[in-house]
Amino acid sequence: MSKQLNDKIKNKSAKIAIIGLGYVGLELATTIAKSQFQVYGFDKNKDKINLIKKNKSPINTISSKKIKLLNKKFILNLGNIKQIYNCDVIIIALPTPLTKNDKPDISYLKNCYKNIFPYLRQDQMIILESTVYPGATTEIFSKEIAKKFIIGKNFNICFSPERISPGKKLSYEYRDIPKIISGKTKDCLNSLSLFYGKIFKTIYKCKTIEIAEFTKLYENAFRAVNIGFANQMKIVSNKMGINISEVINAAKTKPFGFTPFNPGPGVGGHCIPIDPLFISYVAKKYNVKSNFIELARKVNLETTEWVINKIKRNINKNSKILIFGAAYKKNIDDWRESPTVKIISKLEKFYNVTYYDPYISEIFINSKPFLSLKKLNYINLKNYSGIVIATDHDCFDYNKILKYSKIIFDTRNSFSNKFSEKIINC
Ligand code: SAJ
Repeated sequence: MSKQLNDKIKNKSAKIAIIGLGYVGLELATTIAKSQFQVYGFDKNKDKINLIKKNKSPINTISSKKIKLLNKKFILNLGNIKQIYNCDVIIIALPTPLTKNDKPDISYLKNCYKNIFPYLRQDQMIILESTVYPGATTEIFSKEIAKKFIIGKNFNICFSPERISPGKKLSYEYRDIPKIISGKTKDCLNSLSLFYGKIFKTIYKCKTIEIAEFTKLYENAFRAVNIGFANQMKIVSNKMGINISEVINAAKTKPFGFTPFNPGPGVGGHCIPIDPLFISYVAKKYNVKSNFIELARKVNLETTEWVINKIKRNINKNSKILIFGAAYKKNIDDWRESPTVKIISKLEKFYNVTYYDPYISEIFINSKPFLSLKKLNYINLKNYSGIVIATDHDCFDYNKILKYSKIIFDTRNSFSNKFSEKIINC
């Protein structure tokens, strides 16, 4: 057991490095700083570092007020990775996207590890927060470290999946969400339990790192499959002239055995469309089926196509179409994997397409910049042959949209309690 590390954690003199200041790393930094630890932030993005230094948040779901408070305990390093040597706990929160052929891309993690390895010393702890497939933490970190240190005795390797729900106005803090933790050895787990036990209200110990890695994927595959089910039932019920949202609202009255998911234009984000495929990846390696997951992905992608075809069947070519919302879900400024991108890229071949998203001024369609309408005067909606509600931001004025639009393709059940011939649910 790393006594020196554990003592520093106990008296809060441990220095905490967070590598990757995205929606996970920055939320963690603010939460850990609040527990009175000195936090060192590392990120290669100069713009992001400069914004944070000016007490400004680079992410709309983390307030600048939080950044201002954080800066009291925050030392920012613009990729000055040598500082890692002075840190006792090293948290890695870097992206783990998919490659072009849908395989997990752990290159960010591997590059980071290569850069920090020379500065690793005894009595440090690495905590991986990024979403990975079962076995990846050991595969990436253990081999070289086991040559340099004795894992569990004078160096700790841990994994703890992030549970941040971007954009949700939560009535609770990040520290209130139970934190799954795991370690390569019992001593690793004890050190992590000691540390995260001071940060989070509840910690849940997994027996192995692989269980924790799988738990994260299971949580998100559960969502992807259920959203896929809701989307497919939308298409089935739509054929019968039944509004699936009425069905779901009725089903929700069942106080047990039912969890509501809403159909949409497909799924976006860096979790739900991506994480479940990490299970497919390992399932293939073990030669077992995981076709629930592949089917969900297929159905969610087909749903976006179905929405596009619905629009094409109801709007004459070369007409003007306005799309509300580029973000992958409401009230956030993130458009990664957003269905809106696919909808625009397919429609712009046949129509004059514009989008409006107050959170996102510019997106890229087939690597071409696509600008949002700067300002929207709702009266001008009558100049469009059709409008599409792709993201149901709370800031949109749905009464005015209904009043001034000719046809509304509503993919988010935004007008649930209103009936109008103008609305095409899709
Ligand atoms: N979506 C639907 N119908 C639903 C729920 C979501 O179509 O009923 C769509 C959203 O519009 C979006 C996509 O699915 O395009 C993903 O939505 P999400 O609510 O799952 O949001 P994410 O991707 O930000 O997921 C994260 C996850 N958090 C972590 O991985 C730590 C997820 O586990 C959370 O449940 C989710 O946030 C959350 O609750 O906000």
